[in-house]
Amino acid sequence: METDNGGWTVIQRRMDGTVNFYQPWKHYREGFGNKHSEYWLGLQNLFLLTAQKKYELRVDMEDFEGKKVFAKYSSFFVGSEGDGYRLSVSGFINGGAGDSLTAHSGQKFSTFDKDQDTSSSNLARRYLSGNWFYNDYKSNVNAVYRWGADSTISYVGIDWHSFKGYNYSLKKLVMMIRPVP
Ligand SMILES: [Ca+2]
Repeated sequence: METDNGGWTVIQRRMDGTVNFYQPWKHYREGFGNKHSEYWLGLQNLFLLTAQKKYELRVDMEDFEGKKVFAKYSSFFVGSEGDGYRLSVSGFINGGAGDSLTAHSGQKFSTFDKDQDTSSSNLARRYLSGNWFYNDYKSNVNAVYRWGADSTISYVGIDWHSFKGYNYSLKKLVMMIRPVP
């Protein structure tokens, strides 16, 4: 079945924990994983794609109880490496997930070996991911995969705060983009 009339390019996918997403800058820049399973397209590719056309973004997610929701954004682009692969996202449309990404708009991307967040500490290292951190996060889509929903663990795992809070790591999360006509 096609999502939302199709035409989407998957740029990130979490589904079973087979790929370690705690990766250095070079890997986040170039991409890693397997296009058909867990996957990160790469920041340079995101920059090149979104510099050519206007894109929208859709984030699909699923919890361990089988509930499926999404968040959609009518505008999404990523800046150049010289600008730290800065995120620009706007035009939130609610598919039940709530908005946990607009807060990250305007931020540079950070990895444990390239701290570009606005916190005095290194949030990619603290939260074990790569992300467009500010001095905090609302979503941490590239965090450690946890097989199951253990509500006693906070700030560790694939979080989308407006859907499940900071104590719940999602079962599945997919980010995809599509050119806007
Ligand atoms: Ca910092």
